[in-house]
Amino acid sequence: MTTYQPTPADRFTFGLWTVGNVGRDPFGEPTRAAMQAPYLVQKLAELGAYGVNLHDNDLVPLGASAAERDRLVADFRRSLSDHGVRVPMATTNLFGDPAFKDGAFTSADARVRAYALQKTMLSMDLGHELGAETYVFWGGREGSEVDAGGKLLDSLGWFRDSLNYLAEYSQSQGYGYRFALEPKPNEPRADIFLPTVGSALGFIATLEQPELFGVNPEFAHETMAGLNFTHAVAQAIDAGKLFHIDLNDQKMGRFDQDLRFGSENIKAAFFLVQLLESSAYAGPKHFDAHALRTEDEAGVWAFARGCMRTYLMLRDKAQQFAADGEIQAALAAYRVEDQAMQALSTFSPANAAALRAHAFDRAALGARGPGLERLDQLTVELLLGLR
Ligand code: GCO
Ligand code: MN
Ligand code: MN
Repeated sequence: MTTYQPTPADRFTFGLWTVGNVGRDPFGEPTRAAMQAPYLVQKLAELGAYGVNLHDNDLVPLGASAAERDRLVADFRRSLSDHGVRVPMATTNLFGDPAFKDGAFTSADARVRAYALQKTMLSMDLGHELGAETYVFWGGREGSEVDAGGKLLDSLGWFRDSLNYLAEYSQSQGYGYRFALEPKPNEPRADIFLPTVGSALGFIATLEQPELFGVNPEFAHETMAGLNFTHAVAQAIDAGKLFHIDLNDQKMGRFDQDLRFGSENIKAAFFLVQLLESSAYAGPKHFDAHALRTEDEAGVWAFARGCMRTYLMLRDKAQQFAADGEIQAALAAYRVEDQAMQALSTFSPANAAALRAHAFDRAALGARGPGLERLDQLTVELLLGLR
């Protein structure tokens, strides 16, 4: 009987800002007391997590003195080593400071763009000191409410220049970071630049060193845009660009909810886990979500445990799916192999001529029922524990 108890080998991670979320929202004050970073590390280790990720200011507040920074970093590092917790990913807070209210790398103010570069370099130094190998760029303020400023093409150029610069900085320092762009359609801006996984993939191809850049897709972000997250992840995997992943849940078409993984769209979460587990993705599975604002500290740990436990249960279900004879037979029947047609589908002038001349039985092609209703019902029954 499996216990669904996570271990570090499962590579589950949380952000300091996720389990550390105090329940503030645009309409209300915090509902929970802040917890210190070393304590969060200890609790995550107890729950079986592999690592913790952070923004610079999750650990070192804006404006901290050098001595204060060193003390906070030393305390955090001691807790990481005491509890065997890794920091696989680091990122920069380029959204909280009012200086970034109209963008960081895409601000129309050259001074703000330079400040964003400086802040990111210092944050990359911190991430490297903590052992991070992946550096995430979430452009929360890179966007607009109104387009009267006329900076759309310039913004893309400024964004590109900044990413090129920071990739060179990483190399000149010997940090060896891999960079992951995290797309989001809106919130906090009305429209965020590079709103989807597809947009980010297209933009990466225009960078000076595209091989250093991939994506950090988030379940909630594609879902907010009404898109299918699993399809987006498949495209990232296909492009060799899945560098990191943010798991959570979200009701479609609503404000950014950051719900516990698998709590809302359980079937979509199943297909996602199935895809990840069958792919070569071996990076961290990061939960970028937080406990409901209603919760106290016990609720925070119930939330964190629940994210990991649901992932493990769905992984188990994916294994059952692969071992279920009836499901596998239905899957095999779904695909039609035809060697003659396959051969003609390899281009040569002769094959093209033969394929042009071939007479297809269109009525038969259109008449075939592929069995997807039955297959999907079998999946639902498996998920509900009836198989
Ligand atoms: C959000 C984003 C952020 C980023 C984080 C790391 O919707 O607020 O998902 O949580 O993931 O800033 O880059
Ligand atoms: Mn998010
Ligand atoms: Mn995220």
